[in-house]
Amino acid sequence: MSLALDVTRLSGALGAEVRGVSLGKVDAPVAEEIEKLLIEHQVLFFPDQHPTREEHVAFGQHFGELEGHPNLKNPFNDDGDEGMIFELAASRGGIADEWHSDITFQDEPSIMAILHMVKCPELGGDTLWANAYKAYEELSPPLRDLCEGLTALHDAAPHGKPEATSIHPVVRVHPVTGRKSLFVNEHFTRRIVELSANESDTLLGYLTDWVSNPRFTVRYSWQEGTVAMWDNRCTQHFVLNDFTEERIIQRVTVMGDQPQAAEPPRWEPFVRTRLAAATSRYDLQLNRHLGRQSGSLEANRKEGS
Ligand SMILES: O=C(O)CCC(=O)C(=O)O
Repeated sequence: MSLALDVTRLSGALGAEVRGVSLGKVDAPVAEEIEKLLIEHQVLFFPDQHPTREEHVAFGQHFGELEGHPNLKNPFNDDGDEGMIFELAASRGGIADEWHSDITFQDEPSIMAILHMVKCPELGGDTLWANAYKAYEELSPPLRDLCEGLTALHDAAPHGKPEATSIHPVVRVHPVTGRKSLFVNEHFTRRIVELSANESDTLLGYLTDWVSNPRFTVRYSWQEGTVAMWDNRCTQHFVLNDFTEERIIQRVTVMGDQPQAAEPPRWEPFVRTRLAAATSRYDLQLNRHLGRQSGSLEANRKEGS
């Protein structure tokens, strides 16, 4: 079955509003159409949906296996949806007011998220999304070239778990479109692996700020019952913390893939070989991650031998 979906673009950079479908009654061919639209627009908004939790989960399952949030407590664990929905309530501190792609501290960050706006303030609490393809494509050629040869360490420090770390390419290639996008974010990315800590701070600061250039963004004003879905591989998002009333969202998350680089890292990790010094603390987290990684590589080698 094919639907005449009514699609309205919302900015020059990304995002479209979609009407003419009830997400609670989507079958596989319609889900396929929606996924194509998502690939094209990177973030979609479906007003007036009000899905039940079961419908929300069932819609998400069209796009892959779902995962609960690895770090944030799920209020619904015990009542039948198997922990697949998590909720952020502003009154409990759930305001994601730093630019991020979701759960990039994992080796396989989610590919997609589907959010139901359950309760929103009358005014304020908009969410912005940024097009990370454009953020990459509009860098100068030398900076694009440098970034393609780099990787970055991400951690779950915002969730109180700085020891949960993963390394990803700074520029990733989208598995469906083949396009390259900038894959570092303000919230979870700590360090460019191949640069010194000071150099990394400067470049990361520049890149994470650049992604949020208004030219690359769309800003959405919510109504209760709207559902948004975004492609986490090529976007970042940010909640505008300018409200005082309650704001509650529920999200399902489609499990991820390992971000692929355009090319292997061009340099070795920057690891100090001189004696430990006061400034060594800047390298501790990276060295710990690399130590764990080489430990598990060694264990795998032994297992395989
Ligand atoms: O509350 C929102 O609008 C976005 C929530 C968010 O940042 C997330 O689910 O990762």
